Amino acid sequence: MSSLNASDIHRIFKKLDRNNADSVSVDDLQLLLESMKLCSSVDELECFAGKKNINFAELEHMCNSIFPQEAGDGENDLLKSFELFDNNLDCFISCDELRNALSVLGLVDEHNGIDVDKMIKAFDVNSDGLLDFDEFKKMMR
Ligand SMILES: [Ca+2]
Ligand SMILES: [Ca+2]
Repeated sequence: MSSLNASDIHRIFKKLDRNNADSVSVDDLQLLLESMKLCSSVDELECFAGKKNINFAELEHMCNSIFPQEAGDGENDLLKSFELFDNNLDCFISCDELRNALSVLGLVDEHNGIDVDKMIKAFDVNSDGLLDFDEFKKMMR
């Protein structure tokens, strides 16, 4: 789960492509990235994508540049993911933050029944109901 694979990206693409046009608009993408605190302006994205709408292959390419796949400094990558999940920057991930991050990625919704509370409990070593970075690392492994 520490990096996105093609099927994750495909799920994200489908989620963004609400009218099944096989392309997503830069505006939609911007909303997604903004909710993940990744990329800011539509202009910036448009510049990056080179146009208003992008197709799946282009999204995949973008995701791969946003979420680098190369191995190496795994700890650093994990820390970046941790910061994405940790919305209020208190260095802990709460149930709500985890649920929010997973649903932004299209990995969880009301239907597929991933129990975020259970997920947290499974890795919450000190039972404070929150995941700190060490606990988060265990979850991502
Ligand atoms: Ca937090
Ligand atoms: Ca904890």
